[in-house]
Amino acid sequence: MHENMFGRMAQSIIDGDGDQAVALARESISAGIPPLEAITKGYVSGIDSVGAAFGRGEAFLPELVMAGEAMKAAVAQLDPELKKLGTERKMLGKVVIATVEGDIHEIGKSLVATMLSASGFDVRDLGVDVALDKIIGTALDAKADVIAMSALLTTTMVKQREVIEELEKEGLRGRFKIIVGGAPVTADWVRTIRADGYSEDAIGAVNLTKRMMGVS
Ligand code: B1M
Repeated sequence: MHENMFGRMAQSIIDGDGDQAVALARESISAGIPPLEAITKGYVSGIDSVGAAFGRGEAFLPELVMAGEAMKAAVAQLDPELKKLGTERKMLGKVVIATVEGDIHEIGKSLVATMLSASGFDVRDLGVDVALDKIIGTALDAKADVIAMSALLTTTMVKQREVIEELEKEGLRGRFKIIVGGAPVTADWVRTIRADGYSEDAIGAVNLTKRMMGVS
């Protein structure tokens, strides 16, 4: 139904045109398009296409950066709309979320954080490139129920394992449920590092976290 709009959204990211991406986000809000649909069917197809071209050596870092910036700007416009989706006002649990050390990919992590928060979780978002000590220290201080770690690089996903190993070493593993995510994360990886679960997208992360807290 909104295919034309989704196509233009994707193209704005491919073009690295932040102004156009933001204008389309505003247009989609006025048109009543659900914000998560705009992100997943529109902008994400654009960023995936730039990412694939980069992987094939047909696009270069400046294009990746511009696409990332345009995507961030569009998601920032839609963020307040995503937050309005929250119907459950009861606090379902505390989540500390971060992109792991060495990794500065923030868009997917922030989307997961927004959706968790909109669904009734108390979310402490530590940002990107976050060291193990900070993740564990914050989770302990905040008496978090869940530690959520994002990693987009095959070279940084090992940091998810290091956090879990450190918790095990300190006898703290039982205090937290641990969920992981990001493009390279698989069910096998979750088993290998003894995390409690993973999800491929933001809605899946919300459902998983709810199940872990026994609220769904
Ligand atoms: Co980067 N990058 N990047 N990049 N980048 C990838 C990840 C890559 C696959 C591109 C490619 O080669 N095809 C590749 C990784 C290869 C690999 O490791 N196998 C790559 C590379 C190589 C790099 C650099 C090394 C490039 C360089 O410098 N030579 C560099 C690394 C920098 C660093 O982190 N140290 C780099 C840099 C960047 C930018 C800064 C330019 C930019 C990020 C901008 C920003 O975030 N502010 C960027 C971008 C934009 C991408 C791609 C194109 C898109 C990522 C994205 O935002 N997707 C990406 C290729 C791709 O994924 N198509 C790529 C949209 C977002 C909504 O999806 O993040 O997957 P995603 O999140 C999803 C799910 O994964 C899941 O839910 C989210 C919502 O649905 N999810 C979770 C994510 N976290 C979760 C946590 C959970 C649960 C679910 O629970 C805790």
